Amino acid sequence: MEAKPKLTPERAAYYKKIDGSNLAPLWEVLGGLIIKEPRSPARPAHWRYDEIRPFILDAGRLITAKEAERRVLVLENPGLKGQSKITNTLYAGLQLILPGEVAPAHRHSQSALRFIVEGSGAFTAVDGEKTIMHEGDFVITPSWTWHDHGNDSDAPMVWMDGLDIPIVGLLDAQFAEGYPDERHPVTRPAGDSLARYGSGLLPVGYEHKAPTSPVFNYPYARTREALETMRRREAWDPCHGLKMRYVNPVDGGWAMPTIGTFMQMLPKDIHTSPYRSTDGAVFSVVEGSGRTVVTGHDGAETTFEWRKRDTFIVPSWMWHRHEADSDAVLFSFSDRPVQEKLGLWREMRGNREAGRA
Ligand code: 1HN
Repeated sequence: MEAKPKLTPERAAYYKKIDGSNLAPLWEVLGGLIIKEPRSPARPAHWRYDEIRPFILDAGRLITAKEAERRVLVLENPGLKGQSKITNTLYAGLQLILPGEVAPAHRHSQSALRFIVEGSGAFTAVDGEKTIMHEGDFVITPSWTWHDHGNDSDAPMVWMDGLDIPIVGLLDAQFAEGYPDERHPVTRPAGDSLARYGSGLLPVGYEHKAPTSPVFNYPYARTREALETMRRREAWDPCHGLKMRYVNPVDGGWAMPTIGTFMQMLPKDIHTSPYRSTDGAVFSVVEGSGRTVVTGHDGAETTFEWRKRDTFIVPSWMWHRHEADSDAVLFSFSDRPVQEKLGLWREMRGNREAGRA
């Protein structure tokens, strides 16, 4: 876009005059509105779990899950402080639930995912079905479904929440309500959805109208086994290692309409090729250790030395590459389904110079 036009006294007076009629000159702002390529205000960021775990447990002494409604530390992107955003389009936080606690039932238009970071045995109940959660499980709370969480185990549980709050907010399309009781009644046996829809079978005549997968817990045990079996062919993608996306078994589409979710394996000693895409991604380290090098829009490189349970983010359109010191497994999520539906999603592979040519 061209440089901004000169501000003459005559123009300034004119801008002032039309401002009274709620009008503004496009030519003064066009260069900032239509830019050549994405320049996300989000910054690369890394949360080391061993550093923040004590803060999460502190919260457990300060406030109950019931009083907080959801006892969560928001993962705030340092470029988007105070906005409850981890990327420009997504929210993420780490939620703590202690033994014996209940996070009361409510529902909202925003879709949520849980990715279990530490502990096993707490449950989430979604529209009358309970699922016990284990480390590495990916659990969905679809838009407008009643959900409550509880911990009947004897250890604290921490999971990452990912929600499409900024997307729904942008559209001014949000509703929320509390359930009159602490817990929504359980009406279906545990494991029913996974058996019914997630076993490579579907009930005959089943018609699924909701935009979210009817499977709401994708257990890590199954995901891990799939990755372990596939890796034997050693068909690694140069940019991603072995990267799979979670699907809705009804139509093969994304598991959630607004958030794309992925699990990838990086074999020991891999150095991936640089990659960038228009969907900024949130990563949670499930296994292993390594590093991710992110190149900012200003050309500055940031290196994240990550290990199990860490969270880090790579903003939209920033080149990045991964290295693994041991076999590593990374969960990630982004707004890719939204971008794909709108025809906006783009990616670039290869080296930085070639990418720029
Ligand atoms: C929510 O409903 C949960 O249900 C967690 O666990 C985090 C952040 C903002 C709005 C709703 C939950 C949330 C949330």
